[in-house]
Amino acid sequence: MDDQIAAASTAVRDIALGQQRRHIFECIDGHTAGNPVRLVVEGRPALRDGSMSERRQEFLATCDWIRTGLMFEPRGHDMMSGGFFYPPQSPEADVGILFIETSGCLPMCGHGTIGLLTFGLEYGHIVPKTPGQLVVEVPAGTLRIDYAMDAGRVHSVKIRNVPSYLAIRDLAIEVPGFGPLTLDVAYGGNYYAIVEPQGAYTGLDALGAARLIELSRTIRSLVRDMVEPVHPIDPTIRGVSHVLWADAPSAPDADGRNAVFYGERAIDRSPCGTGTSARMAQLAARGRLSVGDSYVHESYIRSRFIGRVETATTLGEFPAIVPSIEGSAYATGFNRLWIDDDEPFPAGFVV
Ligand code: PYC
Repeated sequence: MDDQIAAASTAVRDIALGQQRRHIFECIDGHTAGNPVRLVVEGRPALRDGSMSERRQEFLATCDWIRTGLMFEPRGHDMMSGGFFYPPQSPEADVGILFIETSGCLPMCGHGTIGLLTFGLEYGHIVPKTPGQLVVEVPAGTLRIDYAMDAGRVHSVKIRNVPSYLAIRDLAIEVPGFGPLTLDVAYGGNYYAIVEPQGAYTGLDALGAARLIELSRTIRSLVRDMVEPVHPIDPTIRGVSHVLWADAPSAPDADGRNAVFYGERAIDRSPCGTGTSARMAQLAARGRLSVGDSYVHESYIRSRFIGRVETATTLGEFPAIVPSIEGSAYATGFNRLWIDDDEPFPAGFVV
């Protein structure tokens, strides 16, 4: 199995162009519930054996140019997101994932996991030990996956996510030009500042995407000035990276809708897997969801994930839940990208 992943995801493929080098990356592009996913099947950098959390640190320290080159303009855009497969550490696991995003190498990405596994299964880059199930190592921990596949198509992927919890309650901030807000901070694989309708925030559509992005940047920096949540078991996971604007559902068969802000100017087109997990952890901690409850979450563009509170657990001293999220992804094409050392923007750019 490790050999199959190693063969399918070979090390950085370089060719010489005179004095310069060309770095080639073979990718499968697609989307999960509308948000982009780029699986790099050839061209992954060699990293030392270890946990995906250790490999994440090594990647950030030694080859972050690959992430920025593949995610930022001119090869990517504000919402771009993707990952590499690595051999897992545990013999029980099928595959390890390293996420690359415009916002960094996330500890966990739900829409990314659904897309990467869908493309990996459909195009033979993952061969499961048990058909229909996978054990997946990500920097934030180990995921248990159930998927439905027939005639070469993966129809849905259900992730039992890492333990998720409400980290901070009732944080009061004053947003210049907008007014006071009271937020919770919850963890679902990343830390989210969660804003529910209140005061000047009357709903997603009343604000619109441009204003949501502008306000989110301010809110995230105000929250970061006040608190820095640290994961109770892995202290490399720390700090609020995302803002989740919660809203009422737009359809009677859904339970909620959101807009998740990440990076510098992205609104997730999917309902956001780690955001949905954090939202369910917040609602469970506040007594608004119970073990066994489902939570159908709509995104800003009204695509959907089905969430569920699977079990209650603890994370360090915190009561926590194990949430699941289920959704579908679609490959849209193969993409051979290269980065030449002598081009003007080998590591991409942000405007
Ligand atoms: O689905 O977890 C997610 C995610 C994180 C950032 C964008 N999407």
